[in-house]
Amino acid sequence: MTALTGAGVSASSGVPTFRDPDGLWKTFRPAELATPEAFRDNPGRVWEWYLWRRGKIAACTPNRAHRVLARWRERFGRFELVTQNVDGLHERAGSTDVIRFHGSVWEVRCAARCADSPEGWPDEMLQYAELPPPCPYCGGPLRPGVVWFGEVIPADTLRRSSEAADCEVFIVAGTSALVYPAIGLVAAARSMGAFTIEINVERTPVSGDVDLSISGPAEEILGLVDDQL
Ligand code: BV8
Ligand code: ZN
Repeated sequence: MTALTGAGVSASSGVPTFRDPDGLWKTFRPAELATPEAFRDNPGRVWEWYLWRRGKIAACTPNRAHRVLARWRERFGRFELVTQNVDGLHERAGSTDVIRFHGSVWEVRCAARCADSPEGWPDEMLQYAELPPPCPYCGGPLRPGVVWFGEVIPADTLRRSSEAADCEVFIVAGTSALVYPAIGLVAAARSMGAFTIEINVERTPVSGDVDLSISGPAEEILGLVDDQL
């Protein structure tokens, strides 16, 4: 079994989604903040947005959806979790080997990818007064360890996710199903014979393609299913 999650899975934890009526994109324009061009033109402003998001996320706790999915890793022989979310709540709920399709706000990396800059940086690196924090190796700017619009998904992430889509049951939960290539995993899973299930509080572009579309909050639906197991 494989689950692909989106911001809706973290919504009831208080993490703002992107496209809901009160979501991030209502206040901020993605093109102005979640692109390499935005970072090139105004790295300090992009950093301020990510530090603001980190603060909001740090105040949130994983909800039942995160906890159930963490438990299913132990309960099912083969269970893979692919998330579009960058908030780290799956890991905080105990999920391991999470395939983080769009990276993590808790990771930063050297914007120049200088040869010896490790992927993950300790948080204290970010207490610099100046933004963007300078890379301790090359002095260039550090950037949030997320995948921005217009950036390619790391090859290893694509490989792991495609392998995870080759499963018997593929659940897609809490995503508006608008961002590629992440949402392409649903069609990939179907093409490999998976029984596909969507859990969302609204219809999405994949609702007509999946075998079963369940309308309801992920934290409730996954909780109900878990109670029956
Ligand atoms: C790329 C990290 C090659 C940063 C994000 C076709 C093929 C390939 C690419 C494209 C293509 N068409 C267009 C593209 C370009 C683009 C794209 O997909 N654009 C979209 C907007 C059309 N894709 C890319 O650029 C990707 N790179 O393909 O490289 C390339 C390059 C250039 C040109 C062509 C190809 C990289 C995309 C990565 C972007 N980075 N995040 C950050 O977070 O700051 S994406 C961003 O949106 C979030 O990370 C999030 O993961 C993602 C999707 O959002 P959702 O998670 O779905 O959240 P949303 O708010 O939208 O929806 C919430 C849902 O939850 C709603 O449906 C709601 O009803 C539901 N919900 C609410 N509460 C609940 C609930 N459901 C259940 N229970 C609840 N309680
Ligand atoms: Zn560097």
